Amino acid sequence: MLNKLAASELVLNDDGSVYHLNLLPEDIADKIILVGDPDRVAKVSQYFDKVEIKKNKREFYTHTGTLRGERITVMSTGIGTENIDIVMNELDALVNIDLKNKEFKTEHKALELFRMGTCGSVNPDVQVDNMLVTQNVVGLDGLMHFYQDYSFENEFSKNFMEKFPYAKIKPMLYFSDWAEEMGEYYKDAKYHGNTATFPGFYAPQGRELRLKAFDDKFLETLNDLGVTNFEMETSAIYALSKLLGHKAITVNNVIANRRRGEFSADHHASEKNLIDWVLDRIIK
Ligand code: R1P
Ligand code: URA
Repeated sequence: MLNKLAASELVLNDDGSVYHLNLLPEDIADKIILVGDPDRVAKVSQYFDKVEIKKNKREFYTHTGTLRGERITVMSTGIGTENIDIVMNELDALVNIDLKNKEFKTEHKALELFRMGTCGSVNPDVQVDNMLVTQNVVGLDGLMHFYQDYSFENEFSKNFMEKFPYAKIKPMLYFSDWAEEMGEYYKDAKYHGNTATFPGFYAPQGRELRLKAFDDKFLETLNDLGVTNFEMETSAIYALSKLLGHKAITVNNVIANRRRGEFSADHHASEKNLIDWVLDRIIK
């Protein structure tokens, strides 16, 4: 790769901000909360002492300010790993590429990324309205196949790979537990588990409205393979963080227990609880 990036590779807006996130390097803190839902951004930043920056483009809303004196950013990613591809690469560009000269910086900066999301559980004993920290993640989306050096293995991933019975679900990738250091923030979470990230909410997560999913034993099989919960972003956040040298941790509020057919009785209260819980732990 050339050291100087072409205009077509690192695309910038007229004001020099990165193309999709619409942000300049000074617009973000080193600690960044990533949420899926754009409406969740203001629900988080309302607790900041002060919000200095509010910017948005498409589904990417960003608020940066201070909380208990520390600078912090909250940003929405929208849904899915294809959005995470954009978020991770553009966040990394903001800190590790000189946007004016379009050259890589010689000193690397590591961001701390905290996904604060919602998920469904496939383990019948995992109760709704509780926090679940992702220890390992398996990606059943296709994103990381397009990157070199994407493969990280550990015991969980090897076991999953060996025993996963669905040859027709390709591509599928597995990532090791990267979350050890960042897990320190969330030691007292009710659950620590293995998350599966899917490229859809309905059949990919075994849901059937008018269309049938490919296997009605899918949830049981995932549980037997050691998967605790699923959602739609964490595989890409963990994998791209690892490749780009950032630190990431996901905590999801369990809003659905799929094996028991239960959904949170008040997911708004549950979301507020999630926000309080995370902010208390990541900024002391
Ligand atoms: C699906 O409803 C969305 O909710 C979950 C999934 O990962 C997906 O993005 O996370 P968020 O609540 O963070 O959006
Ligand atoms: N988010 C998901 O992706 N799945 C669920 O079941 C709940 C939240």
